[in-house]
Amino acid sequence: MHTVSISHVAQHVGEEVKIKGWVYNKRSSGSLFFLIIRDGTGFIQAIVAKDEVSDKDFQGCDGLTQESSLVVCGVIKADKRAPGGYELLVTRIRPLQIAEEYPVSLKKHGVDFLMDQRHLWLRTPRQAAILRIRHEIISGIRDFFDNRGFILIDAPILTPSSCEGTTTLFSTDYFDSTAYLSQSGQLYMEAAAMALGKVYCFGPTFRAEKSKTRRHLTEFWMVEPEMAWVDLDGNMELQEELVSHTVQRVLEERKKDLETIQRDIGRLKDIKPPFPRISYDEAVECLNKNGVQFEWGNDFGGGDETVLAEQFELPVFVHRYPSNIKAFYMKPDPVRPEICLSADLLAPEGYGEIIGGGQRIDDLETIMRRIKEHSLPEEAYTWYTDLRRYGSVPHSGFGLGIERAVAWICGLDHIRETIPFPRLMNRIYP
Ligand code: NSS
Repeated sequence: MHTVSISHVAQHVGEEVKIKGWVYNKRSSGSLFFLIIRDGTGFIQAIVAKDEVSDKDFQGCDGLTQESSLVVCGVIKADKRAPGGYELLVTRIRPLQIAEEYPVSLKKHGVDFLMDQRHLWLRTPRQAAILRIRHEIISGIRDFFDNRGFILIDAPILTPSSCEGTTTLFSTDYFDSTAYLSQSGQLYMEAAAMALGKVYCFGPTFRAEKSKTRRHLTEFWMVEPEMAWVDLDGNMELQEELVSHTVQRVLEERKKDLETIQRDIGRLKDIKPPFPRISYDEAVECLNKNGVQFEWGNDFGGGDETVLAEQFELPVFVHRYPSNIKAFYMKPDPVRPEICLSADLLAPEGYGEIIGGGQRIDDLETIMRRIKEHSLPEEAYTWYTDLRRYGSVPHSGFGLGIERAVAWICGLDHIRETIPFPRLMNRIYP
């Protein structure tokens, strides 16, 4: 007898098959047991009728608890009234392990409790659907770059220097010296872009964020393309194509999961290039026009980003920020050096910044000056400044935060549900 996954039962109507899974829910009425079984790919109702199975099998159903593991054999029947459209008429049932009383019962629980039970919480339909969508987002992003000739380059995790400011560095002993967990693979991608043209890294990044917000993790995943011979405009073009491609891919491939989490997909359907672009100057003006007192030179907070994004249906680029509030490597605007050729992409619906990027400084003198101004240790950056000594070219890149993208595409209130095992300022368990 074939073992089939629940997601494939439609192809086996009328056949006797085997399903290996867990009990999600159970009810009984006299001579019948109704089991909702899940196997990771979906849910199906299994009907155990007293007359159709052995006495031992029927009695065994009495002891089945939530999340008990089992193997069931039965005939697949199409039934429009059944959740999912199919049922299993059970012929044999073999419990593997009777689960202890399950902490994550089907009633509502508080979020702290669920976070402590994250290893079990993952089994619920909503969390499993989010993880499948996360998978689709990641595979969509990788296909996007692979199909455009980008080479995947893995950046190191243990690094001698900072990329995004020294205040959020995690440090660790490295034999007789100190190493930092990578905040971004960017600096290494710049080296790789000079070797291979168009490259990207995709990996975990770490920031000791001391703020408890719904947008910040201390460990998050980032995809970071870097391109030689590309300027700020070319960089933004690639971003709008990437984001549109990824959203459309999820809408095509994960309709059912989006339904499970009750995502209103109305606005996602329209995510197509080109995206609006406004300068930082225009953004400041826009905030002040909308009743937010905002001074030129400050960085936007979450609330400011929401107000800006609300003015548009699509994600919006904010470009040319003041150099002072951006990282040391941002290329100054040749016409107005107090601003730089950076661009952030703000997602709609209050999700804030999902991408940060820009054109990089490509001349030796400027990069040396910026390293000094930021009080960074010059020795640790010798290799990086070498890139401006040997055949420097204009180049650009960006970083897309995977969890921010998942939060937006899934419409989640908090970033903690976007990653299997979130790491937050006050949480490193489980
Ligand atoms: O700091 S960024 O804006 N930019 C960089 O790290 C560049 N070095 C990327 C590059 O050009 N290669 O972070 C990029 C994105 C940001 O837009 C968020 O989507 C995400 O990374 N991000 C985070 N996600 C979750 N939690 C935290 N703490 C976080 N910080 C940034």
